[in-house]
Order: sequence, then structure tokens, then C-alpha cells
Amino acid sequence: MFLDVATIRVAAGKGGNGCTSTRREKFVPRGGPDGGNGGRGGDVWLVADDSLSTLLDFRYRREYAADDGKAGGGNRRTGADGDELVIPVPCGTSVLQVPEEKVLVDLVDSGQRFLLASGGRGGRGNWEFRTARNQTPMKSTAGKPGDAIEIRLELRLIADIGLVGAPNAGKSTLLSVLTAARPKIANYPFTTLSPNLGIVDLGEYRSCTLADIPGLIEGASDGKGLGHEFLKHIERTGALLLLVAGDDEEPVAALDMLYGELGQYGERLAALPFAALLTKADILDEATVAERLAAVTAWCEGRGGLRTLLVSAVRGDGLPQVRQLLGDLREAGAADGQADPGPWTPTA
Ligand SMILES: Nc1nc2c(ncn2[C@@H]2O[C@H](COP(=O)(O)OP(=O)(O)OP(=O)(O)O)[C@@H](O)[C@H]2O)c(=O)[nH]1
Ligand SMILES: [Mg+2]
Repeated sequence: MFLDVATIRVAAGKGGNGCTSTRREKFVPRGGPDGGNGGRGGDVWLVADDSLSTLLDFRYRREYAADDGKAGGGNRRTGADGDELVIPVPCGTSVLQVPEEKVLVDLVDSGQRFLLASGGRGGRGNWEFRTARNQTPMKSTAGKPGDAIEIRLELRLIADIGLVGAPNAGKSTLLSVLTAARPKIANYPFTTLSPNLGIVDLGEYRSCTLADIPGLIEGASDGKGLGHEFLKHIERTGALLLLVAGDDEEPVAALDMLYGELGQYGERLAALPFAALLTKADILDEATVAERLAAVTAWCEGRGGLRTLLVSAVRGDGLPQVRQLLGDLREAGAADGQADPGPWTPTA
């Protein structure tokens, strides 16, 4: 499934024309040819930029062109080359040629560049055409057009669903009981330092990908704890599952913190479909479970969450229901994803 698709047209710059000119100078009779060459047209590059996370900008602007080369001049002056155009795209963008759908490149690492369209060569000035026989050629050539290409950009989801919670909420444990992934699990905050991915079997040949990320603390969106680094990893999930530890005495405050951090990081995260889990049910007495579950449920409903479940990864309580929930979340996330706007059509 795709999160984002955009079709754009790019054109490299045309080469500048060569110049036809003859020297005119006092005391220089029969000045020879001195028309210079045209400059090269600018190239168009794509570059992966980790400060971007969507292809949204390409919905507003669909045509891109680099500068043309300048024409050559008299006195053998070569025209200036056209400036290149560098178009930043989010890391993880696949570039496909239209209409063949051939993948030209996957721009994965920040800073990775790809030459999409080469600028046209500049034309030759008449100075270049002089020969022994024709010492004053009046011929010069026009600059060559630059490459023009229509491409489709696709940004894939990293995972269908992201697990979000305070440190120690039990995210990695949940991933380990639902998938074949074996993340590090320990009873101290920030056990997980980089995201873990797993595939959950949803039955009936369906599956979903789950991303476990490091714990969030208040101020994470400003860089506290492990900061931004990992929020980036759930930026491209279709839905979120918020986890609150059963032994957290203030589950609502924990949820407010999580939601607040997500919202401060970016609108998209807080707008994703989500659901909530109260974890570690096994370590609580019944009265406490009931009370905290009611609080989390009310919070979740109040913000349009899908539903709230009680789980114990250790005892296996609620896991079938979690799978069901993941299936529903995945669908909600897919429905929420931006639809393919279709191929580019020229505007008159
Ligand atoms: N009793 C009980 N303990 C659990 C359960 N789930 C997780 N734990 C324990 O809680 C601690 C933290 O679990 P993790 O899965 O590492 O938590 P995390 O949310 O990934 O933590 P960070 O990676 O630090 O953000 C570990 O000691 C787990 O064994 C559960 O269902 N019941
Ligand atoms: Mg973890």
C-alpha cells in the first residue's frame, strides 16, 4: 500500500544558441569569426532529504524546469551554463518513469542524488566552424533541448501500524508476542533505541506490519529522551496503537502526554486513526484494572479512537482481540491514506 503518490514533469534546460559574429575592430581589416558557443542547459536532480516526510508539495506544483543555457556572444564569449535544479524528496521515495512504470531509482539515504534530466548541449558559435578553406563561416548551431521526463514518485509506508507509548509500556514485549521479531525487552526505560519491525499474521492470508519504536516522554517532540529521531519512524505509518502500562498510576496523564507529543511533532501523527491498549493486566487487581480501563476507554472514545483493549502479553490475555484490532486499524489507516491522484494531465 502507498501512503503517497505524485506525478510530476521535469525539463532540463535547453542549451544556449551558438553565436554568429565577426570581429569588428579598428585597424583590424577582415576580422575573422568570433561567435562563441552557447552554455549548457541546467540539469535536474532529485535528492533525498530527511527533513521531508510526504509528497504533499508535489500536489501543488507539478512542473519543474531547470534554467536554459545562455547564448554565446561575440568575441568568442561562451554563454553561461543554466543553473541546475535540485528537487528534494523524502527519504524512501521510489522514482518511476511514466508511463512504463519502470523504477528509475529508490532514493533511500539522506543526501542521495539522482540525475533525472540532463541539460541540452550549447550550440556552437561560428568561431568553431572556421577551417582552412572557409575562414569566415557564418554558420552557428542552436542549443540542444534538455531531457524532459514525466515521473511518478511513490512513498511507501514504513509500517501499517506504529506502537506508541511511554518507556516500559510494553511495546517491544507486545511486538515479540505478536510477531516473529525478537526485540530487546527489559525493565528499564529506553530499552529500545531504534525501531523494530514485525509482521503480524491476521489470519485468512492477511497480515500487517507493526513498528515498535523507543518510548516517548514529555518533551520528546523538542528532542528530550531520544527525541525526534524516532518519531520520524512512525511518521509514515497508517495508524497508531497507544500503549499505557497497567502499573502507570495516571493512565490519562500518560495518554495526554503521548498525544500532546505526537501533535507537537506534526499534525499528521495526531490525525492518524488510533486505538489504545492497557498493558500488563496480570500485575493488577481487578478493581484497579476496572478503574484504569474505564479511564483509558473514556479518553480514547473522547478523541475518536477505534477502541480500547486490556492485554497481558505475559499471560496472553486479549491477544486475539489485539489481532482483530490491528486488522481494523490497518484498514482505517489504508482508507485514510491519500488516494492516487492519477496521471498528470496538462493544464491549458
Ligand atoms: N507483568 C508483565 N510485564 C510485562 C508485560 N509486558 C511487558 N512487561 C515488562 O515490562 C518491561 C518493559 O517492557 P518492554 O516491552 O521492554 O517495554 P517498551 O515499551 O518496549 O520499553 P522501551 O523500549 O524502553 O520504550 C519488561 O520488563 C517486560 O517484561 C506484561 O504483559 N506483563
Ligand atoms: Mg522497547
